Order: sequence, then structure tokens, then C-alpha cells
Amino acid sequence: MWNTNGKSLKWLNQSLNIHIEERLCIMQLTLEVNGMTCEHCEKSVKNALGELEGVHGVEVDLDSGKVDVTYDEAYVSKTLMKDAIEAQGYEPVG
Ligand SMILES: [Cu+2]
Repeated sequence: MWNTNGKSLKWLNQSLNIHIEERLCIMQLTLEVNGMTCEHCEKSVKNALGELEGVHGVEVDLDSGKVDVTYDEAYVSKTLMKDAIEAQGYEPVG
């Protein structure tokens, strides 16, 4: 149960600090992907990347073909992301 006494707040504050430190290895990159034409493509790419361990967020812009990925570089690499996109039938070019 949550308490608002001093002890609980201190504990909460400590755990928040730990959480922030953990997030320091979070990185962001943009991939350019050929072949995405509709919302189905967008979903396929989003799901494929989202299934990779260490991927925290995926944003797809269909018009520009750009895919922004927020990830933890300790778990996943750009190469793995490109492989996952290729496996869905799309062509990562950058
Ligand atoms: Cu499509």
C-alpha cells in the first residue's frame, strides 16, 4: 500500500533516481525504409521492431519513409533492426 509518510516518499524518490540512471543508455536513431506505402506497412514495420528486445518506441512517417526508433544500445543494434525490417519485405536504406 502507498503511504504518504516521509519514509515512503524517500523510497519513491530513490527508485525514481535509479530509473533515470537506467535510461541513460537509451538512444535514438532514424532509419530510411523503402517500400512502405500504407498503414499496413507502417504496422508491419512497427510490430517487427517493437518485438526486438531493447526497442522502446517506434515512430513511422509514411510520407518520408523515415522510422524513428528509441532503443537501448545494450540490447539491440541498427543491424538487427534492419534485418527485422527486411524480414517483413521492406528495404532499409540508411
Ligand atoms: Cu502497405
